[in-house]
Order: sequence, then structure tokens, then C-alpha cells
Amino acid sequence: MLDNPAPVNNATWRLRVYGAVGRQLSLTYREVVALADRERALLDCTSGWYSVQDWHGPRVGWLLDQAVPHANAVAVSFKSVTGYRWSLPLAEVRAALLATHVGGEPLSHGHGAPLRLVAPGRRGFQWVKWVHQVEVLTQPDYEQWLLIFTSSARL
Ligand SMILES: Nc1nc2c(c(=O)[nH]1)N[C@H]1C(S)=C(S)[C@@H](COP(=O)(O)O)O[C@H]1N2
Ligand SMILES: [Mo]
Repeated sequence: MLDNPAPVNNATWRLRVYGAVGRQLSLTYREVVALADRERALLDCTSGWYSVQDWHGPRVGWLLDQAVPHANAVAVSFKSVTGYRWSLPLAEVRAALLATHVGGEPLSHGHGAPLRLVAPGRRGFQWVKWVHQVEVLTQPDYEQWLLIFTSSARL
């Protein structure tokens, strides 16, 4: 879309997991990289191209096991440093990855470093780049439709 943030500093970046959870998480880049997991997935862009890649990073289900969502949780929102965000239903989201690496290499800035959502079966626009927050929601997020078209932060 319109996003074009400055490169994210891995040394100060934290992945925050919060919202309707029993335990909030705050993880460093090193801690996230250590949560090895792999997923081969198809990135299907709505504008018509695709590419198959090996993605590496923690499974969202693992993060949720640590954070313990409340019983009334319905969805999980992935938030970019730019304000761009997208959510997936709780039932589906456990299988998604938050990728630090692609094809064995750390993500480049343009592909969303240090962390981007990999949501197999979902369109490219839902694969949020430059993720720094994961919020467990108790109701659907309608504002996300606006933010994907209005976020453009140059931080
Ligand atoms: N934060 C953020 N994430 C984003 C976007 C964006 O503009 N901002 N564009 C989306 C769209 S439309 C696509 S197709 C993919 C493109 O991923 P790529 O740049 O790694 O190929 O990222 C998605 N994630
Ligand atoms: Mo896209």
C-alpha cells in the first residue's frame, strides 16, 4: 500500500503481545529469532503475482500459548510500526507465522524486517510487514479496513 517506514532498529524493537490475554509478552529480536519454526507458504498478492518461499519464525499459536487468550477472545490483530494492521479469526490464526527469515536469510527492510505476518491462504495485503504489536481482540476490528489505505508513516 502506501507504507514506507524508516528501517526498524532491531536493538530497540520489541514484539509486544497484549489485549485480552492472561499474560502480556515483550520479546526482543533475539528471543523471537530463537523461536524457530518453519512454514512453506504461498504469498498470493491481490495484484496478481505470487512467490513460494521458506519462512522462518515463531508460530502465532506458540505466542498465544504463552500469552493465554481470554475465553471471550475472537481475533488477533497484527500491527505494523506504520499503523497498518490486520486481524485474523482466533480459530485460524494459530497456524500463521511471524517470520524473521525468508529463504534462510533475515527479512530485508522492504519485505518487513524485523518481523512480518505469514498467513497461508490469505491475500498478500493481509501479510502485515514491520510488525511490532500483536493484540488479542474480543470484537472484530472494522477500523483496519481504513488503516490499510491511510497508513503511510515515514518514521
Ligand atoms: N505494514 C504494511 N504491510 C504490508 C503492506 C503495507 O503497505 N504495509 N502491503 C501489503 C501488500 S498489499 C502485499 S502484496 C504484501 C507485499 O509483501 P512484499 O513487499 O514482501 O512482497 O505486503 C503486505 N503487507
Ligand atoms: Mo498487495
